[in-house]
Amino acid sequence: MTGAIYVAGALDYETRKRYELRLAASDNLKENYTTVVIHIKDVNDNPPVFERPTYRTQITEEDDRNLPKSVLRASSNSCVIGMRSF
Ligand SMILES: [Ca+2]
Repeated sequence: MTGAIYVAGALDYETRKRYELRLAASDNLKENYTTVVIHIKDVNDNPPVFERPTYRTQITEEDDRNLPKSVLRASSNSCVIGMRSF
């Protein structure tokens, strides 16, 4: 006889890191048990974080020298940084 274990939905490492299942084999007369330990592999599913909550800079008006010029450098972990104005 063969048994199989399936997962019916997505698992979350932050909720539970490990599952321990007890398997039973039985021929109606005797039975035996074994343990299956399943470790959930963590992936980075958290939003990126900036190093600072606010970045401030200043640009002088009417200054068109050395264009395009760097205005600000911001960094964040493992992501692409885009720009949105308010
Ligand atoms: Ca995670």
